[in-house]
Amino acid sequence: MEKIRKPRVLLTGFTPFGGETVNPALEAVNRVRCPEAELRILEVPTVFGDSARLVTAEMDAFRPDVVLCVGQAAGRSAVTPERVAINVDDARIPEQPVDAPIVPGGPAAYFATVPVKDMVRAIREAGVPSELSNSAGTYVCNHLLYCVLHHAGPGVRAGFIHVPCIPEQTEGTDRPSLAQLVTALEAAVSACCKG
Ligand code: PCA
Repeated sequence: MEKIRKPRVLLTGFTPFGGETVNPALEAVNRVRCPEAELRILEVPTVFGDSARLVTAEMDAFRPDVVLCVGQAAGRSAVTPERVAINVDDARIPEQPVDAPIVPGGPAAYFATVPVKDMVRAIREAGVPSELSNSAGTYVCNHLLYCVLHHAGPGVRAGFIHVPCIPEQTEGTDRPSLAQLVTALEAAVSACCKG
C-alpha cells in the first residue's frame, strides 16, 4: 500500500521594514509547529523583486502543496487572510515603483487559492480575531502574493495572511499577542491542508 505523505507547506515571513526592529509576521512563522505537515519556514526580505525571486525559487526546490506568506499590516487589529492580489506595485516611497505592473501583460488580479473563509473560521475557532480582507495593498505583500499565484502550478494552494502589530510595538493592548498569532497561523495552516 502506498504510504500517504504529509502535505508540504512553505510558510514565509517578512523581515522588519519601515524603521521597525521586529516584524510580528516573521516572529510568528518562526514559532509555528504543525505535526500534520512537512513545514518549511522561510525568511523573506521586504524588497520588491527579491522577495518574489526567493519564494518562487523555493517553490521550485521544495514543491510545496501549500504556500502561505505572512506579513504585517500596521492598521489592522485582526488576523486577515487575503482574498486577492492585484497586478500593481505602488509604494509611494521615493525610489520605489509607482503604478508599475508587477507582470506586464499579466492578469489584473489573481484570487488566492487557499480556502480563505475556512481559514477565517479556523482562526476564530482558535480564539483569535480574524476577518477576510479584500485588499493586500500595493506594497511588497501584494507584490509577493501576486508573484506566487502567477508562479504556482495547478493544484498548489497559495495565499497570504496579514497579521497586526503585536502589543509590544504599539500603544494600547487591544491586539492579539505573539502567542495568539502563532495559534492563528497554526489554525490557518491546518485549514489549508484540509479538503
Ligand atoms: N508588510 C508589508 C510588506 C512587508 C510586511 O510585513 C505589506 O503589507 O506590504
